[in-house]
Amino acid sequence: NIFAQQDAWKKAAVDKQQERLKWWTEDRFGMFIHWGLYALPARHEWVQNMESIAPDVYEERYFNLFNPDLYNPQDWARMAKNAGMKYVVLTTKHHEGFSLWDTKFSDFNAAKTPYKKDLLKPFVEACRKEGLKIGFYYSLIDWHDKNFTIDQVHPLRNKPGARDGNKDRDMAKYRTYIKNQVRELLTNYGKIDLLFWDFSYPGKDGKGKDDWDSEGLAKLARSLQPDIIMNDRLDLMEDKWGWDYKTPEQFMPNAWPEYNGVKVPWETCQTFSGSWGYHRDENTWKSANQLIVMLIETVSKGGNLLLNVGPTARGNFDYRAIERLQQIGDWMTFNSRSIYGCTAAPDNYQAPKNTFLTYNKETNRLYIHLLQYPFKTLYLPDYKGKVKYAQFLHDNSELKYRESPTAKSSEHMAITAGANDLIMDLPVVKPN
Ligand code: FUL
Repeated sequence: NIFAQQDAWKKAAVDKQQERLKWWTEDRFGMFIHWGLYALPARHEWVQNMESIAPDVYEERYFNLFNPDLYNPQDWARMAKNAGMKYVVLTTKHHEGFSLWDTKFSDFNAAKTPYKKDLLKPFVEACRKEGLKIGFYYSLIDWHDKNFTIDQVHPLRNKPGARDGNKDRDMAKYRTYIKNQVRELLTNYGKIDLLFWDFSYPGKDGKGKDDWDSEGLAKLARSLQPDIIMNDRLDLMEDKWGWDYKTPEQFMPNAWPEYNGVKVPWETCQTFSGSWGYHRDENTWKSANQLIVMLIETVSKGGNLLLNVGPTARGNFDYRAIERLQQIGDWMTFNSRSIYGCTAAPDNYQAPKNTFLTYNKETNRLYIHLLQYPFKTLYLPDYKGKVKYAQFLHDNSELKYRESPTAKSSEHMAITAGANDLIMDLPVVKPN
């Protein structure tokens, strides 16, 4: 019957999705890179919008000066790898409309700047060399393209830009243009593992077609790269070529996010400071320790962390990012076992105060991340009789434990259902 058939299709789609997502769910940790002309003003990637800079002024000031003489994507790939990241997602084109590659469909691209070269090919090659998976970020918004709707909703909301009210704009042409670009990106650079769309909204062109033809874009991407993983920012429903994962931005969900009552794959994208693009004078940088705890907390809730670097206009990483990446890498050297292949602990495992739990289903190991150390005694409620062995993670040294004679029956120094080993880590950065 037709319902059974539909269920079977749905199940097949979910299985396929899980298969697609396998590497991503295991890897857990990736690098986001926001790079574009906005690195020159160095005060946020939305600078053009925030300061209402007309596209021609923007072009004259920044496009004509773009020349990243220190660009060496091998350094980028190496730094990502050393930090323990397994995939990298680069902004091939952000909202400003500047393409990092030598696109045939717009002259507003890197090869036409004083730098004169395509930036994407060497990036892709460098990532492959380091064994990193490759993700492309692609903006559905393009402030430079004259056909793009600068309407009341987005993106120059309440701030008329030079092209606001442009009578000649033609969204059909715009849709063709972005499809052409996406086709280039997914044809000319070999296997691309992930596509980060950014971002749709329920805008209509008056003829019932959404501004970007999200469905058409998703179909195109899947036809060119059948295994590609895509985020949720096309705003498509699951059954319309849908999305593979949710993207909470700059915040940590309280618990594993759900959709229709089912836990869904998710990734939080986060910045070191308050900006995605390089921001010289921004001073709210998170410490390495905070970032490590963020990574742990993410995995403890079943998610991925995509941590962003905004390279400078010369093409190098900011020293503040380099420092933090190194420190995260130091931590990962000793503790990555509690991140890769891990997820939230089963519901009947309780996290003691000041700890996060991560869990590896395959090895049946529970990791207790201690946010506070040292302590005299760690009480693990309801863990009675369930621990086979306990050790610290950073040096494999044995941890002695015992059932507390004074504790109530629910308080014991032991571990929960079926976990063979209790492994603890110290989320402290190596002392200087
Ligand atoms: C947002 C964008 O508007 C930001 O500039 C940034 O790229 C972030 C990841 O997504 O929607």
